[in-house]
Amino acid sequence: MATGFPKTPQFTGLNTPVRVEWEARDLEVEGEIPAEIEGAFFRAVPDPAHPPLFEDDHYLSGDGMVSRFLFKEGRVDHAIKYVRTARYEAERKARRALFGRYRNHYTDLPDAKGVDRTLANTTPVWHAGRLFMTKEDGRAYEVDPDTLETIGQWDFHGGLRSETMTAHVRIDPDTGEMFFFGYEAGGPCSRDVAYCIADRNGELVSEQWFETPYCALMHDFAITETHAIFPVFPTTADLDRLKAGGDHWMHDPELDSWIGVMPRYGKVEEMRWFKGPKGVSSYHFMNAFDEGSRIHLDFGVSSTNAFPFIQVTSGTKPPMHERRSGLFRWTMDLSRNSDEIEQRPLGPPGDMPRIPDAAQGRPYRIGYYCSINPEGFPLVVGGPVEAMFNRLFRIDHETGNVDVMDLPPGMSISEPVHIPAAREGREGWLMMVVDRPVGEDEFRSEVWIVDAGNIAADPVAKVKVPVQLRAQVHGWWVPATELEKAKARQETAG
Ligand code: V55
Ligand code: FE
Repeated sequence: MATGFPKTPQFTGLNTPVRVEWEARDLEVEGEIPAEIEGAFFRAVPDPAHPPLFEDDHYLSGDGMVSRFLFKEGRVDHAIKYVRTARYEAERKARRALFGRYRNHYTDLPDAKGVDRTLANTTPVWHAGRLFMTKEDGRAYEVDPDTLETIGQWDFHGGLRSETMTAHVRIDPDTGEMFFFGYEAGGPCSRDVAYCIADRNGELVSEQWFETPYCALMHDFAITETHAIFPVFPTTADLDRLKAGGDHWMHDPELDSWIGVMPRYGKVEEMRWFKGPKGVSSYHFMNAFDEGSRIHLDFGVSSTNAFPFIQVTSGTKPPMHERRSGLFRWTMDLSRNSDEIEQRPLGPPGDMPRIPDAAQGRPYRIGYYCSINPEGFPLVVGGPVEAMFNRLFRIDHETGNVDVMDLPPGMSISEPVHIPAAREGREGWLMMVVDRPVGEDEFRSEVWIVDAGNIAADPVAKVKVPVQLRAQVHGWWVPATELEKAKARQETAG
């Protein structure tokens, strides 16, 4: 048994386990927080409570922590707490890791048997006045947005059949419906995908299952005003490999990629599969929208899976000069009797795309995403890729113009959230955690607030965080009005 955390990039740098639940009020602020910024910046942070059973374990297996920066009347409070998943509780009781490799229950210790394995570590999702901590290998956990205490695992009042739920839901800004899916819905390595809709009150109103061409890592999906879009890239799972104690994922450069498109209120039998290039990979979609019979899907495409541990297992770590990536627009034309996808480049490579919530599934002009400035080396070690972003882009699809925010060398950024402006015609704000190394595996963190329309300018405010934070995955902004509504409803109910 390992006696400590591995000294690998998955557990050092900004991936150094922190494991501390804490709270501090009235954090120090440099600059001025815009008065309209009132609400909560929730973040999901994987942070292993115990040293892993396997030396080659990685970031995606960290126990989920929910982190909240609460902005009220110019004051900022922070708190971070473990999500009390069944797995966290079982290991806490045992005072050691009981669960084995990432998404391989065959490698668990006997005491883990029958205990739900999911970690609630990927995205905090706010819908219908509830906060959920999600991870794609299981069901979400509901967390109290006020106390950050775990309420329990969420199955839509017993309605959800899928064993899993994505960490990347899509909420329609007009109808308030939450569109989501779960892959491996029928169990590990199954080709079953559940496509679901929850109405604006959070009630599950639709769940339909379909099969993908092969079992793929489906991290994200997209909606337009009329369609739902399901990407299948060839990072695949195999039950025999799991049984042999192997890794859940391998990337297969020889397999085709597929994009499934169906009417978003239609039947899964109406799905049309469009064929993409072999071997490509992507994690996140910036946006999708309709133009007549054409469906546009904007996202960062890369020539192989970006995660080093998947590259190593697959033996597909390509030489630097063969790697190809960038922001692309893929277009599927439903009026044509062809499975071809038209591809055109939009912008430089990057990931963690964000758009204003109001633009979800609509024709849109502005997107933001993180990237790497080669002049900012050495990169901070952190996240699943073992390299943190150090640059932010703002792309204007109308002009093709790309604005850049570069961080001083050695510093890194995590994915921002977008906060709409109170005044019409303004682009709003971006809020993100920025880290600066101050020693070996030691960091100082700040929360930066940046004018979304002018990202090259200095941040309008920097909030100083008095302790070290582990690298986050995704975040979610919840306006104060939403938090208050949810609290009032909770008080009436309780
Ligand atoms: C991702 C993150 C995960 C996961 C699978 O960022 C994919 C992509 C934090 O957990 O389990
Ligand atoms: Fe993600």
